Amino acid sequence: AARADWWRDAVIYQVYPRSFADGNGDGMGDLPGIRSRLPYLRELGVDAVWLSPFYASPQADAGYDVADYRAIDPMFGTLLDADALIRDAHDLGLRIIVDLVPNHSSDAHEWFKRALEEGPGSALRDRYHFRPGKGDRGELPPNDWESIFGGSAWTRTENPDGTPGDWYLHLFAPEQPDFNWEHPAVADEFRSILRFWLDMGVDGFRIDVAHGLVKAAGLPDIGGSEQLKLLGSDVMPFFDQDGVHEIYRAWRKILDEYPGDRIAVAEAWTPTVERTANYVRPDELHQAFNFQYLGTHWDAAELRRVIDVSLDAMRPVGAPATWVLSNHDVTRHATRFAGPPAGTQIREAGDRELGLRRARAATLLMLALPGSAYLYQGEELGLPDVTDLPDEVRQDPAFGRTEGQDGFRDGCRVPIPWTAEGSSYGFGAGGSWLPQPDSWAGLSVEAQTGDPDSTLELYRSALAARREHAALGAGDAVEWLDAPEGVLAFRRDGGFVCTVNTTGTAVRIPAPGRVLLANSVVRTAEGEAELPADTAVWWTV
Ligand code: TEU
Repeated sequence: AARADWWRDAVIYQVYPRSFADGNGDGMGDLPGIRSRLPYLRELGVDAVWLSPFYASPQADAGYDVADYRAIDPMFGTLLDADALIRDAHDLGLRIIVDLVPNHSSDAHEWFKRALEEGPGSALRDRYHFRPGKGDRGELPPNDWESIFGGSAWTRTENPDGTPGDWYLHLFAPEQPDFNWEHPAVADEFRSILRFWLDMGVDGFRIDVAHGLVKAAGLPDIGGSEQLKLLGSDVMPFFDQDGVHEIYRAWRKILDEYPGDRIAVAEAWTPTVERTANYVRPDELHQAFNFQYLGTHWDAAELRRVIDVSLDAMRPVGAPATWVLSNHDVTRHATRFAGPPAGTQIREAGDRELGLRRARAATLLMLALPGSAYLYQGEELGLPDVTDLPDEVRQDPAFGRTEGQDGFRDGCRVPIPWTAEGSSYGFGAGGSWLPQPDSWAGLSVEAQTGDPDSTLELYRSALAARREHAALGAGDAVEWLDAPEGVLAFRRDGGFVCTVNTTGTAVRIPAPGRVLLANSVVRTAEGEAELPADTAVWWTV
């Protein structure tokens, strides 16, 4: 039976539609492909599936540039395919969460196209941020804000008569103009879009750039010395402004009108978990991604500190903590955790085996914590980031625009290997839009299924145990136990203990109980246990 608070300890699996499964053999994933793989997700044991954008879009930012919020892009299928996908998922007991992109539209959105065509007097321009430039001839951007993908956050338009015109704001690519959320038509439109998808039967929304919708009045300069940084401070005039919370209070009322316990999760990059907690107050959204945890290194003291501050920040607002290690914007954690010394974030494959071992341990740690966990497609296969993609195949709009970030997001977006052989390892009959490494045959779903040592079977066992023992995800606290340096040990209600050896050498501890699950072989004898390097263990006491 469905619990009203199903989301408090839910495991939610992110599907990146273009890279999950290709139903029609055009090299690009699609909704029929995803639908055909729902039984796999059911068997994996997740509670819900979050789909990255599948809306009509020119794909300047892989669909995070939406031209029509109520239509499916033909490359992904049709509204009928979406309907069938939602129904099939529900029949299997899986919930569906869709991505909502309210900070900006595509420059191919009807409103923006007409705003440009109609010229400077167009009322539609008020729905975006159009401004005259600075300088004698308006040749300079209206303020000093920079795009997150690099370069100015402003692009100059051309008037219908061909003369240089006003500028418009885009925190991301020039093809992603920011909406003006002070305009009532924008707020109305998004409330209507929410209802459209709720009526389609979706169980919730992931809110893209939830911290960015409202900009400080007057769009003030940041000032020369403190240039904007991605995760910059809370004083940024375009992030985390108080006004955003009013929007979410209105949305929460809409979600609550619908039966079936619909939810929303905020993608809000805030400087602290305390500020993240503002998005999940009881009358706002249900969850927010814990990016502090995602940024944590493989270091016991740091992990413990972030776990504590995360739980402490959520307790007063009564929202579950969330845990996330990978998504479509960051280097996969099997690669991030690779390579000594512990705590170094490297982008090369490094020591593949070490990264994978730590990733498997990190997953067991995450799934033993109270709250909700987010998985990103392919992490259950232990996929590494693909670090040697040729420049010509990269599609990340950040590629080439930003120094030091050079398109690294394509490396985590390479299509999933389903079979050990065949075209694109079973992704589809027509190859794949990003090339898959040869080594992926051995990492395919087919190769790992039934192999008790595989990462896939480890995930299946962990998720099955979490379903069987609700205590593993329940509550809002962990009880820390004494442990040697570099080892984490904590008790969970219901008689469970989790120990994590983050060091590179085996450590002996008194055995807290019987081994329920571990990511490597743990020897116990005469009340003592030897925890191998980089190993997490779930114990029943
Ligand atoms: O990401 C928002 C965000 O802040 C990202 O810029 C993230 O920090 C960055 O990708 C790291 O390089 C969301 C989506 O998840 C991302 O895929 C989109 O590109 C972005 O919004 C614009 O819609």
